[in-house]
Amino acid sequence: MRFGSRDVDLTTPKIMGILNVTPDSFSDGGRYAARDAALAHAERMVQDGATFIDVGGESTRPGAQPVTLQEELDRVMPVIEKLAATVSAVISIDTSKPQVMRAAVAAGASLINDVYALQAPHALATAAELAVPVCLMHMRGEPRTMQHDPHYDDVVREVRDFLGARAAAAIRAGIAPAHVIVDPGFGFGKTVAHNAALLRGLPALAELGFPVLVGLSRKSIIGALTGASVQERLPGSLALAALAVWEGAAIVRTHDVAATVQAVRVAHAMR
Ligand code: 9MG
Repeated sequence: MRFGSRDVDLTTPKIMGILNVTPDSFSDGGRYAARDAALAHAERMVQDGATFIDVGGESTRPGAQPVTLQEELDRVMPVIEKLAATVSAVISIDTSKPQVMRAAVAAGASLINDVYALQAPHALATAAELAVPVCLMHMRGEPRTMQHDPHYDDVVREVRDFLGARAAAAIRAGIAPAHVIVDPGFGFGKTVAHNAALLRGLPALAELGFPVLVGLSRKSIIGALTGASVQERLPGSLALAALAVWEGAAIVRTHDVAATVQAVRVAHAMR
């Protein structure tokens, strides 16, 4: 798949490093220190083997509150501008706001990662006009409430139908089929059983004909199964990354790049 001037071969799984630019991420020394810490972290993730750096200024954790457009731009833009000049990785913008998509792509981002699958007003048309690849993710509800007793009759079929419908809407809006990536949205309005069914169901999602991205790193499914705190979830994250690659995931989104590169490489080779 082509991301700006870079061709990425998604027939072998690739790693997306997470760069959250939210106040709780790099906040101890003020805005400039936070930006420098974020940039140093991104450079480290690229050295460790990340093909993508996913920059996000609005938390999507369960219970998270939305941020204003200006606050999101103030958080992500200085980082994207600097990253575009310094790192070789593909810069991804994690946003659902068309204005942020536009500013980020103008500054050098070449992937839009939207957990709302381009459902915000004008998001489809903006992404089509920007002509970069998009990742369309499934979420039931919204971050503030999504873990309040989610229910599905058949989670794999419902997520596959949603992603198929959003991909079709994207293509109708003018996004190239070769620019579509889909993501089941692990943890976004799903119980442990739903997440497990989706992990086993990744081959059914891949049948849509688009590369599948997964984000399982440090998610609450690991805490629910093991009691591990967020900081203790690397082993569980690696197990899930390996299983996802075994089931056909093309891109793995992670906080822990070096360890995930190794787990994914081994899982892919064994597969
Ligand atoms: C922003 N974000 C948080 N979790 C995510 C996931 O699982 N997938 C994608 N595409 N984005 C995510």
